[in-house]
Amino acid sequence: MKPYIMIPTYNERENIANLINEILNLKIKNPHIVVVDDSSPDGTWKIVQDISKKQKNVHLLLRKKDKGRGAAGRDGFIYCLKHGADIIVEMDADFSHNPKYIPSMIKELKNADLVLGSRRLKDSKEIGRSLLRRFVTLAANLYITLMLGINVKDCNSGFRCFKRKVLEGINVEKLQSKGPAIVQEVLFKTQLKKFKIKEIPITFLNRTKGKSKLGIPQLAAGYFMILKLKLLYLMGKI
Ligand SMILES: Nc1nc2c(ncn2[C@@H]2O[C@H](COP(=O)(O)OP(=O)(O)O)[C@@H](O)[C@H]2O)c(=O)[nH]1
Ligand SMILES: [Mg+2]
Repeated sequence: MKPYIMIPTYNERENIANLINEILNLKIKNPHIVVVDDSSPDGTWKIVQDISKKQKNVHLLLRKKDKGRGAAGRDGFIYCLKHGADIIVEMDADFSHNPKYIPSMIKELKNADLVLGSRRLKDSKEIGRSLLRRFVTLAANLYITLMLGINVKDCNSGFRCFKRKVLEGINVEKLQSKGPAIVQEVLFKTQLKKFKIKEIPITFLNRTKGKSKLGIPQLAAGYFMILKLKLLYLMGKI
């Protein structure tokens, strides 16, 4: 087994060292961590660089151009495939996605090709998010489900565990979203390729350190990207 945990970061100085530590303390065989940082002005990349000098299974992918959550995720996936990962976990750096779920997500790959940490199952919980933010997520979820017909309850979850063949099958080099809509693009393409997707309940905790990068411009661009994906699909281009 060669699992890679891929974490995109932008200004996560207060979270990243603790998160890496927690992941390394999990009971996972042969874990690798790759942090994909877009030259964060707060020096997140420097912290990761220092850790990677001592921990050979911690890697920094420092990006200088084409910045954004989407392009970072794409490059992170390419990196994992290139280095021989057979399992790829994608998660946020802000502790919204508790690393304690990673071992059970990996185990669940026995029954699915993609396992997704979901906020919308009976045993799921969401803690610390404002009513407005929850409404925004719910509305986005409804829009995405209607537009793309994704058969998943939580289309916005960026906490996911993939078998290698899924990322190979959806052709990650061709991912188009520059921003956070990459989460839905990957899910849409995974469903189109008929890979088996399984949701497991998680307790999602709003970040307590650092700031969210999802503002109104990113949200609007995300809605537009979903529309673009739908049109590309209708034109037979994906
Ligand atoms: N490399 C990179 N990572 C990003 C970028 N924007 C957000 N992220 C990371 O993507 C993850 C999700 O972003 P976050 O701000 O928590 O969004 P939210 O959970 O929707 O509020 C976090 O780990 C961020 O640090 C970006 O432009 N580049
Ligand atoms: Mg977050």
